[in-house]
Amino acid sequence: MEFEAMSCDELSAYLRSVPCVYALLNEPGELDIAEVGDGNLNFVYFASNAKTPEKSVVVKQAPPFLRLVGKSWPLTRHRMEREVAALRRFGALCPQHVPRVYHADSERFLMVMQRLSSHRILRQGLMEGVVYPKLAAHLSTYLAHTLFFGSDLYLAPDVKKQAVSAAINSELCKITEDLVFTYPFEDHPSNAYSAAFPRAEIERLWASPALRVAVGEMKWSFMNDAETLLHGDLHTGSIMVNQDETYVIDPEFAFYGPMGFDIGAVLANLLLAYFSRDWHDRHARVNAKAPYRDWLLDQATLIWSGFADQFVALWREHESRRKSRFIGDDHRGACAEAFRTHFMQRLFAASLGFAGCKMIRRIVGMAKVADVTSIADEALRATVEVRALRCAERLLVERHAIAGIDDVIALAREIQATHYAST
Ligand code: SR1
Ligand code: MG
Repeated sequence: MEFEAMSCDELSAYLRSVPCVYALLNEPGELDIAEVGDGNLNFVYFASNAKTPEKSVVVKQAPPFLRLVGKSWPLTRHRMEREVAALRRFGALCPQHVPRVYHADSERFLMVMQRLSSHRILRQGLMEGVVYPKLAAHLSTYLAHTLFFGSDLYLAPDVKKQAVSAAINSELCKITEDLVFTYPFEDHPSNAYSAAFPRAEIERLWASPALRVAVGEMKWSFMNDAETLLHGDLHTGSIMVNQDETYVIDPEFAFYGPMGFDIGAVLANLLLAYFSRDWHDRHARVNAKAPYRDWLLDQATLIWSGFADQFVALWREHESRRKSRFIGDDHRGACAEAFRTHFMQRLFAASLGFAGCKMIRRIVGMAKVADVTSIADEALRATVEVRALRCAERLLVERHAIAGIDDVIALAREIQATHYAST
């Protein structure tokens, strides 16, 4: 049967028929329903009690196609089950940073969840130049806890393997394999270029064996390294913030993959925000005290270092409680510490490689980011895009040689200060 989105009346009647939702909404006589989704995949509604509008929930429903494209791109509706399971798992690990799921319906492929009415999408706040003082602490905590507790560093091996199999999300992973790791690196019809974008810049990347090999390695890792339960799409549009709180939403791409993929997504989006400042600084509503671009780079530093410190602390604490080491006991623990150091260096390099892929896909591929697309000055937008591509290329190709996050920041500043002849 052809899919029809629920009408407001149908949704209203449905929500009133679910006892826990009916109670949460203060036993509404009438509900105000508004479709508010601007994401690429699903329909999203706000449903509020018409008499007490502060009693409100979010309803998210998966249509049997990709919303961005329409019925010509069919998708299984079971993706909603992956998202619900991931929200529940991440919510158990980090309740302060994950919206609550109140109700999930596996026949209608919808869920009812916490409405974050005093929060906004981080990408919008960053474009306006808003400082979020707790953002880095919150995101580093979220990353450390979700990535550590989903991994073999914490879970028993049999539990982990069961979890990997239960979270297989092949259809959405295929979107990432194509749109992040494949199409931007070939002359694919789904790629889209801005008006003044110098095509030679992308042709240069396509012709670079070092870049192509690096991207191949990242794609291989994405497809094979089932390290932990990932969010899978952790860009700044998947984060909601206010001055006090940070929530991570929309884990429909969740699966067991390489840890660096989530970390890289955050770093990539901060770098895209950074390179876009030449435009947004002119239009920002907020007057930041220090240049806002410095604050953005500080967030990258604080998120990586805060994540690394907490992740290693969780690992050590778990080992000392369990009295067992991942690599076997050497009595003094020196080998365990050496392994940890090696592990974190490898994770850092992987995060940079994934960040590079994610920056390139947003410039070259079909799904772009508003930080860049909202730049109305075509020449300036092209300059921003070239800088982002140059930075991404260096992150990918030099990822094993970049010693630490300070070097990433220095690289971003160097590229921002460079005039590229082709633009
Ligand atoms: C075709 S879906 C495009 C993108 O939207 C999601 O947010 C993911 O990033 C996906 O790659
Ligand atoms: Mg999303």
